[in-house]
Amino acid sequence: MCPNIERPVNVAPESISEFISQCSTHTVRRGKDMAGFYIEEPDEDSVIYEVYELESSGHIKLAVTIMKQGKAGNEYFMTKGHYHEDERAGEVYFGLKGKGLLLLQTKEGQTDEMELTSGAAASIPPGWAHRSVNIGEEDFVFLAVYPATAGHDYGAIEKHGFLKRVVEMDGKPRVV
Ligand code: S6P
Ligand code: ZN
Repeated sequence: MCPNIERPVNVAPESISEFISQCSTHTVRRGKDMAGFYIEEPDEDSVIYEVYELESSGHIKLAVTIMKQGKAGNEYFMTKGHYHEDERAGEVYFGLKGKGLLLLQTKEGQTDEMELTSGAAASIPPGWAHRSVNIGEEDFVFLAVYPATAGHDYGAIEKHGFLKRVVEMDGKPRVV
């Protein structure tokens, strides 16, 4: 449980371990937790990504995601991806380490993608599903800031997947 009085927290590339050592929810996604997400299933026990969420009684939540570098077949390691349950909830990602690609799509079939590297931010408007992909040579780490009421809706993605995938072709990431 969190203490009653929350403390301010600094999140920087060099202080990630400090952030994750604070009052947090810790989720580990391994290959076996991602059945059906990749065309070729990843190794069951391999850690794909970890999420550390800072509990808060306020309106804003913070979470750090640490994505491992690796591939399942020719697909780069990625998160499950989700819509927010609250359709009015947007989100901002801040790149802390490594290099990622953010895949975005709406229920109407619009798609977008953007790179996220250390020191950059990306805005996810309300109504856009979002999935992160590690396309770099090391861990990809980012901070997510979102309304505490956002919630995760994984159902549509679990059923239909994302319209685009990120695969390695000729040694480089390609969105297909
Ligand atoms: C929460 C935010 C992130 C993700 C995390 C894991 O709104 O977008 O903290 O939860 O990157 O992704 P996913 O799709 O497995 O929740
Ligand atoms: Zn989100």
